[in-house]
Amino acid sequence: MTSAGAGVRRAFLGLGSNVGDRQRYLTDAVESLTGVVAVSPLYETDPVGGPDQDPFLNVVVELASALTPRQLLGVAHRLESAAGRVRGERWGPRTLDVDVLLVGDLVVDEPDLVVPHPRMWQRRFVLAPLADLAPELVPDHVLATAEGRVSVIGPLDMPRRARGGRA
Ligand code: GSY
Repeated sequence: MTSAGAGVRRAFLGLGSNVGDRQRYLTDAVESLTGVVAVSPLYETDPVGGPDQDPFLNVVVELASALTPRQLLGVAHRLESAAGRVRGERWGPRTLDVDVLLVGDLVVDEPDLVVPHPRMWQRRFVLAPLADLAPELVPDHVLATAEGRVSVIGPLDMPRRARGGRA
């Protein structure tokens, strides 16, 4: 696939984990994605919302994708299932969370899917890695006023396949 293909959009997914081998869950998920253009640095982040819980690791992934937002939501759910995620308490601890953040300039407002992601502009764990990949999408003042502490760990380790991935 090339990013110039018909119907191909610039899409961004946010991935987070705060249970078990957090980095492995993120790495496996990114490796199984199609059309990866770039992966942000890995961040360790304070939990935002929900109960008292352990810190998260977060990344944002940029895709060149012809999938619709709903198809990307299906991909997100499949990745979460593959990580053995059990849907428990809302905003509680999870092996893997995959959010559809942006899909080109498409806007979706349905009961189970809102794109752009409705809470992304308040969350530093989303905005900091998104700004690493696409600074033009994240105004400085929005990043500065977002919630939650984040710190960069370094690159996400992806030993089995070169970053950039298959299309
Ligand atoms: O919406 C993603 C799951 N999530 C996270 C997360 O990924 N990172 C941090 N730092 N806090 C979070 N709260 C929720 S819910």
